[in-house]
Amino acid sequence: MVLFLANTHKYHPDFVFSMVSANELPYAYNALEPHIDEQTMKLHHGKHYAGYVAKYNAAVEGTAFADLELDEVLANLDGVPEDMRGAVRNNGGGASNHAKFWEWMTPESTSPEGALLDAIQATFDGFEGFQSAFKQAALSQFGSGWAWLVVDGEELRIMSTANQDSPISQGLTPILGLDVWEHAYYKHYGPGRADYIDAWWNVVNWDKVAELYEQATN
Ligand code: MN3
Repeated sequence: MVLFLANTHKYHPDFVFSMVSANELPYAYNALEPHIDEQTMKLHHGKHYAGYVAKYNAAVEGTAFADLELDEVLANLDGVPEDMRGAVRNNGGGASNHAKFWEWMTPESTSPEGALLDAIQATFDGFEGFQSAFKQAALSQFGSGWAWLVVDGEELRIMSTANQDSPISQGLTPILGLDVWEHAYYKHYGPGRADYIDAWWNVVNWDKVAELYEQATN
């Protein structure tokens, strides 16, 4: 159930039970330095991500979609009326992708282990082969988009998407994703997307990736 303040018709967090809310960053804005700088994280989380969440909520406000889980809506984009599908795809995708992205990073030092590491090594010519293929996907995504490690059936696969498109809309389960929009790196790295990708490996939360891999394959 979704309620709005009667007269202003403005979204009020206290009255919202099932619309998307912006997840708090699970660490401080400066926690990923020097790899991801504080200023970038503040703008990325506080402005860009908050914007996707607010615009998604505005798009589904007053419709049955407001009562559904965001990822459930993204998995069935064809079921969204055409006049709101673009807004749902872009802003819902942005809300979902970023909520996951914050959790795919950590200031803690983690590394891939166990079944996840075995699968990565078997699928991609070793862990270095995986990193190289993932970087290539991130570099070759023209313009704004994301690079992904997804579970497709039982298999691991690397892919990229444009804009805020989610692999969930293609029936795939993202277990790791890298935002390659310029807003994610330009302030610190300028046009050097490759340097950003190389630095990002230092903050990947492999424990989270392993958890998602296990969920997706069990
Ligand atoms: Mn972003």
